Amino acid sequence: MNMNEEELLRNFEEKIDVDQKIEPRDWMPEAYRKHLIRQISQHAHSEVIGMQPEGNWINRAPSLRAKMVLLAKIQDEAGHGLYLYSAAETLGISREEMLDQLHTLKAKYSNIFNYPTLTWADIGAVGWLVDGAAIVNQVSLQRTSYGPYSRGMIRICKEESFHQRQGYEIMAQMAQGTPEQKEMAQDALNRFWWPSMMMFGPHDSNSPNTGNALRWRIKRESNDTLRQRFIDKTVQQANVIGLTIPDPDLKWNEERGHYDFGEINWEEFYAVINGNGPCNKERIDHHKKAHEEGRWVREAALAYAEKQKQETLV
Ligand code: BYC
Repeated sequence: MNMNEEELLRNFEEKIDVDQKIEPRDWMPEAYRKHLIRQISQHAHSEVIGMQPEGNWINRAPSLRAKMVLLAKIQDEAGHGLYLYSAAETLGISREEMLDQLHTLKAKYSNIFNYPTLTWADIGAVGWLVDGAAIVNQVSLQRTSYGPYSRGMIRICKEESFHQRQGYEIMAQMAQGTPEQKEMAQDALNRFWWPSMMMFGPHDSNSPNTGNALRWRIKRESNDTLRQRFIDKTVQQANVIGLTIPDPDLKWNEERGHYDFGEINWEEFYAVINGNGPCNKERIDHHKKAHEEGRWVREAALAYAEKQKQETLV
């Protein structure tokens, strides 16, 4: 490292230490840039792949209102994906490269979207638990050190609260409905609880990326801290609507001021994030097919933009 680079690095670290945002044209260490590209692109893929389990229920929503709300939510998720892809592009990677990494399984996306949505209650569970977990994580990321990511998170969090509410409303209604409806809500909670806990990633002691992420203030809090916050919030919400969290070890710990909870099945987590979950293949195949079928739209949009450019030059 020459003198100049040492100075640049010092300058970068000073900015991080005083919580000044790093912007696309600022100097940054290569490892910081790569770390951000990995995290932001995986976050974007999660938003877009996350549209699939919900899309499965648009045609079967139980009322016109439910259908409109679900459509709006899924549309928001496409928008979140776009903000995040744009934020990653400011770091010098193209959209094509990111999609190629997704299609060749080099890039991950959230474990949670590799589970099927079998009943309407699952749409409730996704909104309540999955968006609930996402909010806890994303509120923290609003203070991330990279400017475009932080600003994207602020916009996304505003919409995410509505998503969580729509899911909780479905669960509350079903929990107060017929015994069959209540059973369906409980079954959805049983199946989505543990995968939602896994969304926060491995334990801190087993999380290779956390060290740099916290040092560079990309992540502001650790995986375990955020998971605990989510559990403490969600247990109370389950109590209010009369559903039971499927964890026999769940217990309020007066001394810690938090809930104690059972061990997560990490074998299942690693199988799912490494491509062997119940729906991994289906999700990627569907994305590839949609991407291929949309090729003509991208080409037409580019041709039109090119034509507009030529016309303004004349
Ligand atoms: N799923 O060192 P670690 C949404 C990977 S979507 C899959 O702790 P890190 C929504 C991790 O990538 C919201 N993989 O990593 C959309 C790493 O592998 P690589 C999604 C996971 O990055 C539609 C390895 O395990 N939110 O709200 O420090 C409908 C070791 O982990 C997972 C985000 O993406 C996982 N759950 O921490 C409804 C938030 N966990 O990359 C809702 C942004 C870990 O080295 N991301 N891995 O090959 C983050 O905050 C962090 O990346 C994580 C993981 C907390 C997820």
